Amino acid sequence: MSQFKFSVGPWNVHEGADAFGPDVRGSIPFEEKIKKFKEIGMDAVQFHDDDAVPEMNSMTEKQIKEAAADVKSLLNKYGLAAEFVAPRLWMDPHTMDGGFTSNSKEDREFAIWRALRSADIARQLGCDKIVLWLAREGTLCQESKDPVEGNKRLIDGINAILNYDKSMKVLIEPKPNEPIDRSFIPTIGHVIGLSYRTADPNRVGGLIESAHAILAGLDPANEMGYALAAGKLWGVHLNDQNGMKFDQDKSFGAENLRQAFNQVLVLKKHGFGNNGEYVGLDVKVMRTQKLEVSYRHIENSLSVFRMLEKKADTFDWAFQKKCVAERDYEALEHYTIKHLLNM
Ligand code: GLO
Ligand code: MG
Repeated sequence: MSQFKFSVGPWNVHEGADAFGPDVRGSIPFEEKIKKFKEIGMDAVQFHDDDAVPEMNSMTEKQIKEAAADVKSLLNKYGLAAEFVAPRLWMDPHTMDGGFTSNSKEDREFAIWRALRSADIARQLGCDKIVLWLAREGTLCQESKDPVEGNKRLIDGINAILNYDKSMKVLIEPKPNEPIDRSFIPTIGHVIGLSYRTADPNRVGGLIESAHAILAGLDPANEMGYALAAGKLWGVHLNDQNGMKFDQDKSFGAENLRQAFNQVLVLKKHGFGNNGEYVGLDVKVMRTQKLEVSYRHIENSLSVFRMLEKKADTFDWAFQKKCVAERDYEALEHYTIKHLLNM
């Protein structure tokens, strides 16, 4: 029996636009997506604030809460939980130069307003996690922002959430670049360091996305291990990535099966999920895929995860120990490859 529960976000099923071309598929209504997520085997849905409450900028705080309560009823109807709410601090014109670290005071205040509304929405959805993907918290022009000031402003933003709702945890999802050129918080090490400078370090942790670690030139399993060792791995975004280029969000394991295996291994071995954490997917369907089969990447990611879980269960630890004792890592490496290939 798997120890894991799974989640995915509505943005993972999309119309296929990329930086160089427009939509290529029709839109699928929100309710249809969540119905399908349940059928595929998901346990929870990941939300941006405006996935739950579109047009929230023009609504009162009361209206936002009421709209979020309706979404909760919809989730109940399909037997799904909400995993987290992430303020979308990168789409709005107010966040052009960043959210918490924008050079504009008015825009920083907007970012905090949105973050606090995310906490309100999370409460209505029955979840206690706010994810901060710090999309534009950094620079396009390095001389435009002071990095020390940027760090302080990030802490101010996080503290605003922590002080506003004492039941919320803040999970920072680091990424080294894109859409920004240079991020202030590029890795999980930065996240964990920053967490100890906030008002309540016990409520600040991390969410690691495989592709973001690879984009930083790092190994996702080791990044996860680092956060697990600190007791701060509260979410993951599994996917895959072919080298250091734009963020691809490929299906989990589609590029590097051994690297994917090692992520499953570290999560399984160290009890990820025992405190209710979800194995989140953040995968994007290929632009070429037809509408009728535009959930394939989610199904495939789940299928690969489950196959790799079996591989983790049947991994021969006695042989591993023997190889380690003999310092014969060539033998261990070859065994791992054969194991993954069923040979
Ligand atoms: C993009 C991020 C993004 C976040 C999501 C939740 O690179 O991975 O998909 O995970 O917006 O905050
Ligand atoms: Mg992500």
